[in-house]
Amino acid sequence: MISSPDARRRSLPAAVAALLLALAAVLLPGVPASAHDELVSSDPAADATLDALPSSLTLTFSAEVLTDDGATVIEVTDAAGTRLDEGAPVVAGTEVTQALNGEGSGAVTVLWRVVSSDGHPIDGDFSFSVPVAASTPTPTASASTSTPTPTAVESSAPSEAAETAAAPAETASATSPLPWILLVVALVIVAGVLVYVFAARGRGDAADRGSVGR
Ligand SMILES: [Cu+2]
Repeated sequence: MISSPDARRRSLPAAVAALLLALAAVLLPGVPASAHDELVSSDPAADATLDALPSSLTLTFSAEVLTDDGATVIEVTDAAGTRLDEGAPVVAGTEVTQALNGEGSGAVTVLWRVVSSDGHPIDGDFSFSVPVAASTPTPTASASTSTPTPTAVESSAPSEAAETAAAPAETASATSPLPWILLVVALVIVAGVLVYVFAARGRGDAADRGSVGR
């Protein structure tokens, strides 16, 4: 099939077409994306840590977003899912402002959707954090302080047991060197006796050889 010249001639345009399609797939998605507006900045900024929930939220886009009814949606919720946005968002040129209300605590999530100046809807989300409400930390703080206490008692109990267990081991190791010293002393004595005996024999041999040879 591949060796046939006709097949090669037919497959060449197909290969070129496939190559062009692949190039188009790589290059073309960038074209409409660059035409979309983008969220340039926000106030509060993404991942910001604030002292308190601000009274409003402002999003700044790269171009004027459309002001059609329902085109702009902003949902602001806290960690518990409580809605913090109040009233409709206000679009003014490239800026969208959303009034906030409530006592948001912890992570605050902002979901936004606007219609880009080219008519395409774009959306995104980000979050910032505000201090956790005063009523919430009390049970978590008492729970965290009460939890380590039993673990501290549990951890001290095995260490005491380990110390008492280690004490007999130390006395055992303290008494054990004495038999070893006695054994070494006995070996030294035996060795000394053997050396004396062999030395005496050697002297005897030398004396014999000396009397004969020299
Ligand atoms: Cu677009």
